[in-house]
Amino acid sequence: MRIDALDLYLIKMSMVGEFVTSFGGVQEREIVLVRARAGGASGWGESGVDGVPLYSYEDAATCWHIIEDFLAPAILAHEFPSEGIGPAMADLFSSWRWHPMARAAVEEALWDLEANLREVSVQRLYAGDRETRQRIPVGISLGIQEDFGHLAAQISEALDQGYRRIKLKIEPGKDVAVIEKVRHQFGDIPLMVDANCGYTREQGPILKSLDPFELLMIEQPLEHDDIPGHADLQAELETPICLDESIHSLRHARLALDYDACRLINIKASRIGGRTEALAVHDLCADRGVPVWCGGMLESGIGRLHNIALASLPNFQMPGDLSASRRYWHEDIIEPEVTVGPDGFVEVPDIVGLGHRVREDAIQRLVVRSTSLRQT
Ligand code: OSB
Ligand code: MG
Repeated sequence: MRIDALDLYLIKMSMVGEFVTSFGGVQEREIVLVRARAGGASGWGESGVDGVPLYSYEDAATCWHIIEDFLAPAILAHEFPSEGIGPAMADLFSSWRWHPMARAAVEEALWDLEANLREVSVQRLYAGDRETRQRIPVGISLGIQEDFGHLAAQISEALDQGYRRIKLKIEPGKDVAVIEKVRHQFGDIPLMVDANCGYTREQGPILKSLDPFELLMIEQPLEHDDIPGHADLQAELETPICLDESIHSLRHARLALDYDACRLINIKASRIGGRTEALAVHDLCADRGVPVWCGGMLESGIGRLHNIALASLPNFQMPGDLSASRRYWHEDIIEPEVTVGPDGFVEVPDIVGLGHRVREDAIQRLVVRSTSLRQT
């Protein structure tokens, strides 16, 4: 079967509040969306890119370019099987290098398209014959704050809202003293930190001094390309290291586990180049007894729903960064919005496709650039 069209949209969404990490602050996101159309049905995907290459080398412009000039023409020329369209796309580009977020956006759209064509849920397609959960525990990720009072207020609010794990962004100078105060004020809450590559190997002793606070994990303390450095650090720390920015492929995951560079992996399909590769990382970690959890990229509802479907797989054993739409957006582009129940769980839609309506009216209001690539 042929894909009739791939529609690209660049939208700008302003966030409820600024989100600050060790690599800077974000107040407005540039989001690339893809809609795939075939056989009278359509499917939506979102790339994790932003306007600036901070977390990743990709940005909205490179994502657009890679999709428009390379992925889309090859996809439109390809004869796809009627089942397994997403994995077939991953095969089609297996010899092309990187640009995981561009690939992931298109791949998501194709999985959702197939779910709609076959009238099954995206969750069912992702899971294949694996078991799934219908409810997923959710954690919240809180940005770096200048003022401890503001941070404490955000933690209290998140706990009141039911979030089942608190992740705090840290950077050198905003770490040990902050965690000490949080433990003092909030006691034994499920707590972890994310350094977003903010530390050098020489700063290992700072991270070592977090051990007594019994954090669930330290996410990505060192540079993205320093797997051996993480192995050295993990040997010194009691606290488990979780890798995020270092893992872009099944091979990276295998390398990190072989080196004992981490005890956990944060899976973001956008960073790993799509669901096919993300599922391979999930299965590898399951085989090795290493738990994974689902990370986020401040997605709109479209990416969020894809993440929720993926996070329902069995080795996603810890709360994911899958917070409610309203945590980041005044108004989301899906209906209904994603909500987190008072017990801190999100329900996985078990109806056709993504299970929520995509609000094209809202997309039209937010769009700054669009194009439609079609069969010629
Ligand atoms: O490192 O996990 C990260 C947001 C943007 C870029 C990187 C990260 C994050 C988050 C928030 O921590 C995740 C989310 O709630 O979407
Ligand atoms: Mg992270």
